[in-house]
Amino acid sequence: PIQKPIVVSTWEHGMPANAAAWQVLSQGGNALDAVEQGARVPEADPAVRTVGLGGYPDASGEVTLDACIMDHQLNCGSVAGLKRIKHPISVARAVMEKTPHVMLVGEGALAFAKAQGFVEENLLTEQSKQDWLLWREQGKAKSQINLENHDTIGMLALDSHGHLAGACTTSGAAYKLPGRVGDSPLIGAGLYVDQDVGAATATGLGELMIKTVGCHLVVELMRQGLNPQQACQRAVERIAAKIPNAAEAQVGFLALSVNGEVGAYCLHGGFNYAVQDASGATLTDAIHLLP
Ligand code: SD4
Repeated sequence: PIQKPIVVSTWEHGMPANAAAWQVLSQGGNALDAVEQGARVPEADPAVRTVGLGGYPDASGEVTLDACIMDHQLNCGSVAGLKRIKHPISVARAVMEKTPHVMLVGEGALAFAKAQGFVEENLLTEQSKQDWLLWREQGKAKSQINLENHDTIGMLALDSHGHLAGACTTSGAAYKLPGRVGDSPLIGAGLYVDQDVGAATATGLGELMIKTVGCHLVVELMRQGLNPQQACQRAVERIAAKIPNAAEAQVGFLALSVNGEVGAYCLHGGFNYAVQDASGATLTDAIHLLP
């Protein structure tokens, strides 16, 4: 039996995001609207330090956002290095629906967003600014992602019509080099949706997902017959086996099959994911390869 509708998201802040998506799904709405509405919740929440408003800035103190969205027909839209716009997921959707392109970056993405009526605002909260100043004073201790600052939201939904969609949105790795783009806005790396099979999204050190085209890999493994959890596990194992020093980072995958089956797997303990369906809302710790 197909479990639908259903929505799944990475991390605890996936719980309120799923609740917003569920408003759409439970009324027969479509998966694409659901994941956009869901992703907007942490984007607007200054307490979520890794997405949208209040996100960690880059090394120069500028908040730059990455996001993408994808539907059941391989339509997709993406923005990277977007400044001063609180809802990059909605800009990504506008790229998908209103341009012949998939991806806009930096100044071009901002100009497009403004032309579409998105309003520029400061995204660097006082808290993020203070933390950034401290990081600068302390000699730029760690510009690499660590286990505390990798809370991208990736969302996958299956609606009552049986259609899949996904969204992913982030401020990226804290204190990244200006111009750095992670996996989250890259179709195939941070998100992939194929209506024949299922969908996957990722969280963690984006460079590792880019090197393995991680979410596309998860979907292709499901196509070969693995269930979502097995597919996520195989992708994590691939990363651990092939990338030197991968164990110093965290990566996690979350997948949803076209039948509504959910699976997740991560490299180190600590990654959890939120699931919402007609039976309620849950938060689950993902199984991990290493301690
Ligand atoms: C990135 N994957 O930019 C993102 C970081 C993150 O949960 O927060 N992932 O590499």
